[in-house]
Amino acid sequence: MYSAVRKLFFTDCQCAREPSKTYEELFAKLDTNKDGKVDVSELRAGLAAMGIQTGNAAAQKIVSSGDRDHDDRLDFKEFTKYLKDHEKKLRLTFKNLDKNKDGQIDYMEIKQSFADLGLDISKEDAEKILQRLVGNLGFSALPRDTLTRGRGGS
Ligand SMILES: [Ca+2]
Ligand SMILES: [Ca+2]
Repeated sequence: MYSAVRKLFFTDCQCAREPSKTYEELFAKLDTNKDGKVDVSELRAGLAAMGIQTGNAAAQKIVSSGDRDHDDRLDFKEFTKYLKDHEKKLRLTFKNLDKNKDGQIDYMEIKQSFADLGLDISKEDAEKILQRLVGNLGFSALPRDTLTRGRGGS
């Protein structure tokens, strides 16, 4: 469940897996009627299954922003392109997550980052995602200097 969220939002080269493989798996998961396209309702259902509740408008926004040929669905190419663009934005978001630079990132900041993307996740989901991030210091989106700031001093 959360590994799926992590794959979706935190795909990172630390897992030596090919990103396109991850995208393929995700796409296959989302495309429940196997027509080779992900529509708004499939996207909503898929995200809900990962613990991320999206409103219709938010899901529509995601589809629309990735949709190139205007059939109101994402084919694999569009989906991949969207995720790639998306990831870049998310990395930036997480780099800037520690807004008050106190060396800590709390779940509210995680929640807010998802909210900025139109995705409403629960406090519990945000905490679990946070635990995963914090539990993995090698995660490149989490700058080490930010993490250790305030601890090394003296
Ligand atoms: Ca479909
Ligand atoms: Ca399309």
